[in-house]
Amino acid sequence: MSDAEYYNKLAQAVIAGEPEEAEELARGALSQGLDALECINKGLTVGMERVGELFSTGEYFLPDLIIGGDAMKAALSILEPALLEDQQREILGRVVLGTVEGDLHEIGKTLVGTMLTANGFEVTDIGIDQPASEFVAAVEEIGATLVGASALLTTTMLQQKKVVEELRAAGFGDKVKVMIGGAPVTQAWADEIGADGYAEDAIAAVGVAKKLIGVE
Ligand code: B1M
Repeated sequence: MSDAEYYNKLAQAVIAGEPEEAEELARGALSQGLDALECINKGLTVGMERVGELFSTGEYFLPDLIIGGDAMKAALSILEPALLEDQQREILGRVVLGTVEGDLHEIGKTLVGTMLTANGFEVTDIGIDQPASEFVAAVEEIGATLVGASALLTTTMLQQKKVVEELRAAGFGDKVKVMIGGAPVTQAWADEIGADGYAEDAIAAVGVAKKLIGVE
């Protein structure tokens, strides 16, 4: 199978909601020497975007979102370890990462965590549906200098504002930076709520994180 055929089949497995097929394809792609990140960006993410479109137009329903997500997660369980193989050993900084309260979307957030880890950050992933107070508590516990807050819903973006506010109220001042992201999030929103940085995707998140903690 050519590289393009692998990407297309990975996308199709997500669209059709077939976790086993997705996992199998991911294994096959790696054994053919395909790049894990390319498989994610040109295959799985393309499929997931299509699932979102079909949901928007009423052709797909909630169960389709769930199985599409499951298929992407199944393939990522194979691909993400490959991303971590040439992990940088020196720790650049500690990051607390989570999806904000009321929001159950985990895939993009987890991918951001994987990319940060692969590039030298020590990431504490506090999970999904996390209130601002949990971000603050985790920062205190691990001594993080960067917080990443993900939101995939226009309604939960407001919680990113709360994360920024509660971190400021906790008195960390400029010592703890906040990076936000997620499909509906923009640089303008980051500016409006006083977040220190915004990243469009998991790759951009690495550059933004490095800049925020002053290593680039
Ligand atoms: Co939902 N969902 N969903 N969903 N879902 C969206 C987000 C939606 C756009 C679909 C649509 O209508 N087209 C829509 C939101 C509309 C809006 O508010 N603008 C939507 C909706 C409406 C809902 C429900 C309300 C549906 C319902 O119940 N009627 C419901 C809400 C549940 C809740 O959270 N309270 C819901 C539920 C779900 C599932 C749980 C079933 C499932 C998630 C499964 C899981 O995560 N385990 C799901 C899915 C799969 C999606 C879509 C189809 C795909 C999301 C995804 O995983 N993408 C999504 C449509 C879409 O986004 N096109 C949709 C792949 C992932 C790699 O990309 O998450 O964007 P993404 O992450 C990217 C970037 O955004 C960025 O980097 C990542 C990697 O490159 N990024 C960051 C993300 N976080 C970042 C943080 C950073 C930096 C960058 O710094 C900290």
